[in-house]
Amino acid sequence: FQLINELKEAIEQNQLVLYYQPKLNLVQQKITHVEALVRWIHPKRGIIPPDTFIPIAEKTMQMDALTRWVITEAMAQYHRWQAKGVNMSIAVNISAENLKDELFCHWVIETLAQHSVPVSAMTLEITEDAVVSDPELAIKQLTLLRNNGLTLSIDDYGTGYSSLAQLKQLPVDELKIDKSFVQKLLHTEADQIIVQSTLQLAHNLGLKVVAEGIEDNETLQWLTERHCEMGQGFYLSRPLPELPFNDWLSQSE
Ligand code: G
Ligand code: G
Ligand code: NA
Ligand code: MN
Repeated sequence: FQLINELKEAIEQNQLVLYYQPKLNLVQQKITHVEALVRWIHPKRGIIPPDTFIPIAEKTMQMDALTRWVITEAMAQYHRWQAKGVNMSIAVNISAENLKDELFCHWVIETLAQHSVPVSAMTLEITEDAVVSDPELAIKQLTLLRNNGLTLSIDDYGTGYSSLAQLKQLPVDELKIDKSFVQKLLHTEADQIIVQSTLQLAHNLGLKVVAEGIEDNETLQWLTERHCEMGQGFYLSRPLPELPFNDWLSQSE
């Protein structure tokens, strides 16, 4: 497949771009966080979504280079927002490969310091699967990252295979309830029960909760009333490139 050979070039030649999707703080009713989502602007094929090339990067040992590019770009974006007086904390997605790599975890900590980005300005989103394959190693790396002040988030919560016993041991700060439980929340009693119990479980374990996949105002209100800390979804905004995101942000204030 041609894309395999082209991905290395794409990373080196800056054909990748980050889109940003806001996370609304439901307590303060303010946008304090965004999730960075990578896209490949291919010279011939146009925009290639991450679902297409992340699996290729994983199979061809290119996740390290890709995630380092994403984090470096997110740090540059942090400073561009600071220069405009916008204080934004950025979440990036980390793959299972990254979490297994001790060098990578040290690189993250060092690079933030080198670029004068406070650790509080960066969240790492990790899927449950990254933890399941080697829980001991994952816990060790997560502990290192968290002891250094990074915010850690379990992404797509509820769709993976981690046990509650594991969840209890994980040194993380928040759970992101998977969008499949949120999108049709108000029309699906089972989803309401799942989300309500997850909120209780997370809060009792001292974790904050982000609900992703919010597609209407009623769902946003339902979650706010139940003390969900943050919300993300197409109802607020789709992931947008930097400039449209900045326009959206100034209009939403
Ligand atoms: O943005 P979109 O909905 O197309 O994202 C599809 C999938 O790609 C999501 O699961 C998302 O987490 C993943 N993804 C997007 N950006 C990144 C990234 O920078 N790194 C990794 N590992 N996954 C990403
Ligand atoms: O796997 P991950 O949670 O990182 O995936 C995030 C992706 O989910 C985003 O890139 C975005 O495209 C998608 N997403 C975000 N909000 C919504 C939503 O409200 N509805 C749907 N269908 N997808 C969403
Ligand atoms: Na994510
Ligand atoms: Mn998710």
